[in-house]
Amino acid sequence: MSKFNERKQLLTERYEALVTQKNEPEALGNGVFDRYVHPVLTAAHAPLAWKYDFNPETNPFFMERLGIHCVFNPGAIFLNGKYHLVARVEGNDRKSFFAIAESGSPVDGFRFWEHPILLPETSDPDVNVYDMRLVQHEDGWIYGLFCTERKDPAAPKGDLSSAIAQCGIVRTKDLKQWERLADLKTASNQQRNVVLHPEFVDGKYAFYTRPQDGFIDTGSGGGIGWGLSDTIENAVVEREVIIDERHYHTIKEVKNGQGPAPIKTEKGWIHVAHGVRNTAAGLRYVLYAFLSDLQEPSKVTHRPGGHLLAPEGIERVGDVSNVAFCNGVIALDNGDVYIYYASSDTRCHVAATTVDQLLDYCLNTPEDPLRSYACVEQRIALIDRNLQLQG
Ligand code: M1P
Repeated sequence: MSKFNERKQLLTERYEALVTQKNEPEALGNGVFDRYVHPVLTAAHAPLAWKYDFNPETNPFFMERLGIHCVFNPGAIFLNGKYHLVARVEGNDRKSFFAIAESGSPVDGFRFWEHPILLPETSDPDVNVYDMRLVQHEDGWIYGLFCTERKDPAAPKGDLSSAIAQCGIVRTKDLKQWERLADLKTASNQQRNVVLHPEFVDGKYAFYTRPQDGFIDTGSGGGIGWGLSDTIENAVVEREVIIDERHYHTIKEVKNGQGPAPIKTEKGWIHVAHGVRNTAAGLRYVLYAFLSDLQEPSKVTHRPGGHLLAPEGIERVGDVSNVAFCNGVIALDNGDVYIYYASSDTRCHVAATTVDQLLDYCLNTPEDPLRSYACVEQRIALIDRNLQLQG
């Protein structure tokens, strides 16, 4: 058999084994959610046709021509009875793009559609696009809000890293035809992690934002912001208020950002977000949760202390290590919730939970008391209650 045929056959077999691999929850879990053992999407889930030239004349070694480096930070939506992930796919050339993977199961069997999304550009083309948040809005459209990045025109000569990040907006009815709208306008130099609230608020489109001064540093900005816009076609948030602030010596001391659109429940809106702190080994990203008022979604009512989910084991290692990031959840009508999160900017995972569990977590996990002494008092109170129960 030729090198070409041998490699093509072996790689096809390996690919099929990967995409048909069954997933299973880890034993016991923590009572809040069940992590699944295998990632749901990785770079190896990218179809061979995306990477290899299938012509033996022009590719006798069956060599990768356009490599895929990682697949992470997926938006998520349940549509037409199928689970859809709009993943951030990064080629070996460092450019990210979006591609849809679909499965009949929430935890395994995800296969990419034949083609990635050719996202329409604005008159000022994006250099890089990533982290789409999908929202089924009550106006009837599915919106995808994502980060669009372009070189900072004010960067000094020779600075080829500084960028301006802003919020791009597309909409669709079927995940196939995408209409590009104008980028969101706010007063902030930089916007990442912008999310559309699924319902109108005071008759307007409502956005969770993350204003910051620099591309990486929040500067005087930061925190999860909130603002309203009259229209979505040319969305402008004139007044931005911070609804979830950063705080010294917490899991969100450096920065934080709204994850996916919040989940509506009888007791309020459940939010999954990410918090970032600094360490000697660099930034560490974890997920946290909070609850906001059902009628006034910008009013946070419960702030469970600490992280909801932190990167563990192999999740801690990757292209950007020590990162857990989430911009996609699926909440089903029966109360089941699937949290799709990525680890270390490399691969996508799923953790299963329910609205009841997340509500219990938000309503009954004490807030971070912000000082070691007060944390010990909090823990002693728990121990003493338990000792009393044990008699
Ligand atoms: O590398 C970690 C994450 O960094 C950014 O998140 P934030 O804006 O909160 O710093 C994003 O680029 C995200 O995609 C990435 O996972």
